[in-house]
Amino acid sequence: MRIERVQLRHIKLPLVHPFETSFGRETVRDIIIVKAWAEGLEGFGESASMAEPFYSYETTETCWHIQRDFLVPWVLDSEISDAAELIQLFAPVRGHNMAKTGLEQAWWDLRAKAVSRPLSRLLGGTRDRIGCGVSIGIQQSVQQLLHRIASFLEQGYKRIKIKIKPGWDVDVVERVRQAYPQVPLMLDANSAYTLADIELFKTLDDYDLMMIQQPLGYDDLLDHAKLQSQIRTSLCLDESITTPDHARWALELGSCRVINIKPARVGGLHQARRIHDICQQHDIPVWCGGLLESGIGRAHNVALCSLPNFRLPADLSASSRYYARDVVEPPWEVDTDGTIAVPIQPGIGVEVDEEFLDTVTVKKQTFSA
Ligand code: OSB
Ligand code: MG
Repeated sequence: MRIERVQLRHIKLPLVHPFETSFGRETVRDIIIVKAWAEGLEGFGESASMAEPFYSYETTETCWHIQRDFLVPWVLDSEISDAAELIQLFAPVRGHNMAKTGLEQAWWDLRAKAVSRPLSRLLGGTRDRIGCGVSIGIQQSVQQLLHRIASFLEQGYKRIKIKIKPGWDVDVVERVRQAYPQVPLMLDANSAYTLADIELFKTLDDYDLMMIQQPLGYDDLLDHAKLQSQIRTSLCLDESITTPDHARWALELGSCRVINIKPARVGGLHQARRIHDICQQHDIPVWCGGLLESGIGRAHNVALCSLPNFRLPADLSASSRYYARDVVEPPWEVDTDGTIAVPIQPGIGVEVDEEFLDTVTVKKQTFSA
C-alpha cells in the first residue's frame, strides 16, 4: 500500500475533569490527529502526546516536528506492505514513539479498511468485549476520592487505579481499603519514589493491591528488580517499557510481574503486539494503559485489547468521562457490566467527526507525495 496524502492536525480538547498525577495536572489534551489517504480510503491515528514533556520527553511540538520533517516524507515515498516494514522505515529516528504511533495507526486503519476487516481481527484479536478499569487522578481530598470511586463502581468499572505521590499514598490507601475492603485496587506512582522509600512499599503489602505501577525511575529496570524482590505486591511497569527489548530485559531481570502496554509509548500497534507476545511466552499478563486519548486513539486501544494475553482490565473509560464531546461517532460507552464492545466494522470501527475536529484544531497541514 502506498500512502498518497497525510494530514496532521494539532487539536486541543478540554477535559471535563482535570487529571492530576505525580508529575502534573492536565486540563486540556494536546493531541495530534493523523489522517492518511490510500487507494480511495481514509485512515486515522493519534499521537497522544502532551503539551509538556513530563510523562515522556515527547511533546505535541516534538511530535509535529518529527512527523513533518522525517516520518511523513519517508511514508509518502514508500510502498508499505506490512507493519514491520513501517517500523523499519521509522527506525533511523531514535525514540519519538508517540510521533511514530500516529502514522502507524493511520496505516493500520487503512490496511484494515483495504481488506474489509475490523482492526481487532486483523491484529489477531479474539475478544468481543473488553473489561474496563478506571484511573483516578489525585484529588483535593480523600472524601472527594471516595466519592469518585463510588460513582465509578456504580457505573460498572471492574477495578480502581489511584494515582499516588509522596504525601498522598499510604493514608489514602488505608481510607480506600476501609471503605472498600474487596474492590480490585491498584496504585500508579508515575515514578515519584526511590529505593530509599522501600519501607513504604513494604507497608503497602498489607493492602491486598493488584499491583503498583512504576514506583521508581521512569527509565529504570534495575532498582525496580531490587524492589520487586523485597515486596509481595506485584510491580507493573509503564514508563520504563518503551520497546520490545525493554520488556524482555524487565522480565529477565525480574523488574515486574505485569506490564502495562500503551501503543503511544511503544511506537504503535505492531510493537505493542510484540510486547504482548513476549509477555505471553513468559506467562506474564499485560493490560492496556491509556493517555486520556481521544476516541481515535481509544479505538486503537480497544482493538489491541482484544488480543488474548490482555488478561486484566484496561484503563479504558467511556468518552464522556474525559470529554464533553468526543471526536468520533458513536462515542465510546462502557456497559453496566464494565465492558466496552469491540467494533465489528472494517478498520477502527467508528466514524471520525471532522466537522467537530475543525472546531478544536489549532494547526493543520496536509502533505502530498
Ligand atoms: O500513567 O497511566 C498513566 C494519564 C496520563 C498520563 C499517564 C497516565 C495516565 C492515566 C490515564 O493513568 C488512563 C486513561 O487514559 O484513562
Ligand atoms: Mg501509568
